[in-house]
Amino acid sequence: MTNLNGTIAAEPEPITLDWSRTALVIIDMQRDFMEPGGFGETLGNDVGQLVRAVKPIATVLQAARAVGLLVVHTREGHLPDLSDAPPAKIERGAPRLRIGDPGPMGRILIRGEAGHDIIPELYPLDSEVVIDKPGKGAFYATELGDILQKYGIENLLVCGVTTEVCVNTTVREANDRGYRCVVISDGCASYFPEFHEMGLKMIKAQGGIFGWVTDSAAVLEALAA
Ligand code: C5J
Repeated sequence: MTNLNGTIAAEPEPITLDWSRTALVIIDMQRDFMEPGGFGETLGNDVGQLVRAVKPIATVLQAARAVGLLVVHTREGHLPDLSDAPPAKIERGAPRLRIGDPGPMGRILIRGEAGHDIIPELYPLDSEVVIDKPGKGAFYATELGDILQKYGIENLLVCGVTTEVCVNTTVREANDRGYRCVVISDGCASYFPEFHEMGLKMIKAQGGIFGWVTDSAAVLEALAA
């Protein structure tokens, strides 16, 4: 990386980042959320709503790899014996299949099963960080904080699914830990388009109470500069 700083057009205002202290964090782009027969669909959701985020993430991922940003992928899921899955999470609602039940892509939301894996279009390189998380936030009960500290990361470019659940929870956790979070709007999606819109508004309101919101084109432009 030659030019270490880049300014991204964002709301509520542009933000200048030191790329050497910036990581791209891609939240839960797993088959369990993105494909029919996975966790998301068993909850009654239309997984087709999430497809729109794939291409913008892929373009940012390619650019981030080209300039050498730290790339972090997260996966929500549980150990096969469910010891890290609270009964309050497993028993909730009336899904068609519950966490741990056998489904068409293996046991629902269980580590190591096909459904738990990241979709092929965004598959991590061996050199990239993959964080397995039992919760919605990527910091809770994971090594993410230690890894970011080890790499000297201060800024997070955040995208993934779903906007109002795991993306928002992670951004809130990160904000409280002092990270500048820049959320890539078209690189996020929700089963509920209105929650996506409000989820982004909640981040950038009040002078950016949780962070900044940009889009993939603005990130590409800043990285290219
Ligand atoms: C959900 C997530 N929606 N990755 N998880 O349960 O947002």
